[in-house]
Amino acid sequence: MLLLLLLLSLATVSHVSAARVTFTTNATANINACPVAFYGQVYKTLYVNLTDSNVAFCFKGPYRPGSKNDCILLPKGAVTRGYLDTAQRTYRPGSHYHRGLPQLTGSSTCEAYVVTLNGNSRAGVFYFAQFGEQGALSARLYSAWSSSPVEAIVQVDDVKVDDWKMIPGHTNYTDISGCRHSGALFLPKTGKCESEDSPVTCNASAVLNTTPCGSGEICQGDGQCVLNATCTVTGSTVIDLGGKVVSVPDRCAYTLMSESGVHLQAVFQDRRRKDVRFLDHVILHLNNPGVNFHLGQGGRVQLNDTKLSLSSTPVEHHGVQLSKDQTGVTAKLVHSNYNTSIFFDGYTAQIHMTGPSGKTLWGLCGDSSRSLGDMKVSAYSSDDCEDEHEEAADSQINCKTVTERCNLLKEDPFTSCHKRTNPEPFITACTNTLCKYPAVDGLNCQFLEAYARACSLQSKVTLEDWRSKASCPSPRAFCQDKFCSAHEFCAEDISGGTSCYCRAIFGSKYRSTNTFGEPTVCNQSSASLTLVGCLLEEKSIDYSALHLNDPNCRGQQDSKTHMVTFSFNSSNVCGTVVKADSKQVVYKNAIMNRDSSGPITRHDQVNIDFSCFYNQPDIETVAFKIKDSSVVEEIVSGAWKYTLTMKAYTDAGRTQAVESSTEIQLEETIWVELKTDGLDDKLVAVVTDSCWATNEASSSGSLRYDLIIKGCSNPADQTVKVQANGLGTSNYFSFNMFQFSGKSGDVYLHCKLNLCVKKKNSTCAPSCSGGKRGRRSVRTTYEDVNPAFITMAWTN
Ligand SMILES: *[C@@H]1O[C@H](CO)[C@@H](O)[C@H](O)[C@H]1NC(C)=O
Ligand SMILES: *[C@@H]1O[C@H](CO)[C@@H](O)[C@H](O)[C@H]1NC(C)=O
Ligand SMILES: *[C@@H]1O[C@H](CO)[C@@H](O)[C@H](O)[C@H]1NC(C)=O
Ligand SMILES: *[C@@H]1O[C@H](CO)[C@@H](O)[C@H](O)[C@H]1NC(C)=O
Ligand SMILES: *[C@@H]1O[C@H](CO)[C@@H](O)[C@H](O)[C@H]1NC(C)=O
Ligand SMILES: *[C@@H]1O[C@H](CO)[C@@H](O)[C@H](O)[C@H]1NC(C)=O
Ligand SMILES: *[C@@H]1O[C@H](CO)[C@@H](O)[C@H](O)[C@H]1NC(C)=O
Ligand SMILES: *[C@@H]1O[C@H](CO)[C@@H](O)[C@H](O)[C@H]1NC(C)=O
Ligand SMILES: *[C@@H]1O[C@H](CO)[C@@H](O)[C@H](O)[C@H]1NC(C)=O
Ligand SMILES: CC(=O)N[C@H]1CO[C@H](CO)[C@@H](O)[C@@H]1O
Repeated sequence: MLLLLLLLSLATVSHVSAARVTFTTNATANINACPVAFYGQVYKTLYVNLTDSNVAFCFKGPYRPGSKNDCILLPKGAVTRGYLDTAQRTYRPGSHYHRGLPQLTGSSTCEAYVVTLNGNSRAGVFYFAQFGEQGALSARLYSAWSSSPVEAIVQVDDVKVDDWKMIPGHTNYTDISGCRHSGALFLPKTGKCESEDSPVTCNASAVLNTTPCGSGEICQGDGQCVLNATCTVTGSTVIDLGGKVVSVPDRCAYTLMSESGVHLQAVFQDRRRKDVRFLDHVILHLNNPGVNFHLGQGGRVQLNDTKLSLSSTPVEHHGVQLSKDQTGVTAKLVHSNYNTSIFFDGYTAQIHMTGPSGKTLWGLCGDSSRSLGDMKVSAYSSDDCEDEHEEAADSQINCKTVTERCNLLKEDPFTSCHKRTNPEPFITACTNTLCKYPAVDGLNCQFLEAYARACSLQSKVTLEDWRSKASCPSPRAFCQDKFCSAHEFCAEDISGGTSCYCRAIFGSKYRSTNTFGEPTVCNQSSASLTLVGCLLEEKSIDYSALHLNDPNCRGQQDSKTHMVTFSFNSSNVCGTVVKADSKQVVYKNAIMNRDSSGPITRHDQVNIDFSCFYNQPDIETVAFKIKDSSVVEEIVSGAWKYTLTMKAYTDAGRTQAVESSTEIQLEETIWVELKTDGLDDKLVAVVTDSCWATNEASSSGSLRYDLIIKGCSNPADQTVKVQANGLGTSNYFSFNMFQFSGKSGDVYLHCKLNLCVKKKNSTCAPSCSGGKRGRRSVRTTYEDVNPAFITMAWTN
């Protein structure tokens, strides 16, 4: 009694109903004033039956064993009669109901109750209260009912859903909450999947939820929506986890998915056409440890920069399981609560993710509300990746036929996939690509294959054989184990095999100028020409069949870039033909096919000329005072550059250079060295044709004194001695210092030089015989035309 008083004191008693209903056998009470929430159903009538053996409280009608009713049953015990009523009382959180049933959340404003009696003694009290969607029963038996514990049973639709033991003298709190959906009962904290995407759940506070799973989610177990979806990247189309389509507009790198330190990035590139992009490779980056997995073309997988060799048996690196079969490469990993599997066959990447629902993942596969620019990864994007490239439409493509083929996805057997995998994004990707780009390199089946794979990953349906209907071969990664370099892509060639072709944008600069490669590089007497391997492959030219004039000089192919380089130099001339004219000394060679033995050839004839040349020095007279010590002219106009220096010395060993401070006496012997730097002495010689002095800066000044004439010393001046002329790339001469009679001004020394091509059976050395010139035992080949002048001057 003390407890009851306490309970009543907690409740705010506002009003005591006068509509009390008493019973001895049965009663029907209108409890409109305080309806009872009983396992998800709200009842406004309470039926009480006192049968021979039971006390029954029912809600759908009077108690009848075996009839579908919602009832609470107790053994009758010593109960003889009772009454029902409602009362307006408020119970807020903290009330005895809330303490007895901590899961109660709301407040109650009334109670419906039954009091059973044994004669005049209380046998039991039952209070029903409604807290929002929740219902609570507070019940207490007294010894007047029974002296031993009594079992109470709850039935919903005649099915037992709960029971509890009541010990006389104790109060029991019972949660009589639940949810009903389509006539079925769901107890709090239970649920189920009505179909793949329709969960029914009843939460702890008995709120029914039948919200369908979001896109990409699937209903699992007791009604949980979990992410179980595929993101497909094929061509330049991304079909995200929710089935929305994003078209990548350029050749940059984008984040597909980024979650808890795991980033998946995709790089797009052009292939046969400049205006159509394809997924080229995907990069899986883990923050911890900082590693990159590069899933590339041809099934190549690199960890950082190390190539991994993979098989169908998965190997694990840094928690990523990698495997490879003939269909492609797969990487699987578990990160935070997600399980991710990435498949790549060279054209299509499919990322299957399972994990918690509701969270939006960053990246093209997840949050498609973000702008594309936000998802760009500059680290993997080339500087010009955003450049737009246009190209004339391919007139061979019939978009109508293509669309019909793409629309196969709307038909059987693909219809069995439609429920879970919408075919429209795949049809869009298919038509967008194939209305512009030729259906070569296996593309004809690529989009159907991608759809079939997405279907098998995210639904349990088995797709009937579609390949025979669409004439597609069994899945096989395209160009598996064929490795092309970054500016190339693997393609079907005309002979039915696969070759590395040049990407359209890379190749266009060569195609537009009709060249096979880079211009000739002339450097330090060597010449080289680099041809682009993929351009040769496109023309079915075998680089190993190409050679220079000398058939033993072949191209070297770089194994990474596939560039083919031909070169010659002074020690390895490769049949180079040398020609000199007044302006240049030209070294000419050509790249050609192997001399064909038969009368026909199946390949284009190749004849690529390449040449390097030395420009003859320009006529350029600069007056320098002797104070400047030496005169240096750099001859840069030619492809091969060299310098020409004129320097004066006071000793025969040419160690004591005439400096600005050096005093030169008349009759003192001066050695003048004419030296070149940058010429190859195996190829050319420098010939001093003539040297003369004038009293003014102009080399054609009227007052002229000859020191060297036609390569030989002036026979009139015995002090002039010419050394090593025409033998190498330097020579020198000596003379005794003089001055012009009657003049006290500057003396200018001018020399005229020629480059001479070294040839067999001829010499560049002028023949000078004891002052008498003329008789030549050997032909002298240095050219007398277009000489170089170099002038040195000094003041008296
Ligand atoms: C319960 O009471 C109703 C009348 O209200 C009666 O028809 C029914 O037979 C009773 N049930 C039992 C089991 O006695
Ligand atoms: C009913 O109350 C008694 C006594 O407090 C307790 O032993 C019993 O477990 C309770 N039953 C339920 C189902 O709460
Ligand atoms: C049950 O769902 C309702 C409605 O969504 C919510 O207000 C309530 O907090 C939930 N109860 C629990 C225990 O989560
Ligand atoms: C991979 O490269 C990153 C830097 O790019 C480096 O920090 C990391 O240690 C490398 N990991 C391995 C396994 O080589
Ligand atoms: C992830 O995979 C593991 C086994 O590798 C499995 O136990 C777990 O349930 C999976 N989790 C999800 C969210 O699919
Ligand atoms: C994802 O869904 C597919 C198809 O319903 C199912 O076979 C697979 O087990 C699911 N995966 C997970 C981890 O729930
Ligand atoms: C020219 O050749 C030299 C030596 O052979 C080399 O060091 C240099 O890099 C070359 N220059 C160019 C531009 O190729
Ligand atoms: C000339 O070419 C040959 C063969 O290509 C090479 O071995 C040699 O080092 C080159 N010599 C010079 C001076 O460049
Ligand atoms: C060079 O001279 C030799 C003998 O004097 C002769 O046999 C040879 O044919 C000559 N070669 C050329 C290219 O003139
Ligand atoms: C079947 C039965 O016992 N019905 C009784 C229900 O209660 C009313 C009055 O309370 C009686 O008149 C009925 O006989």
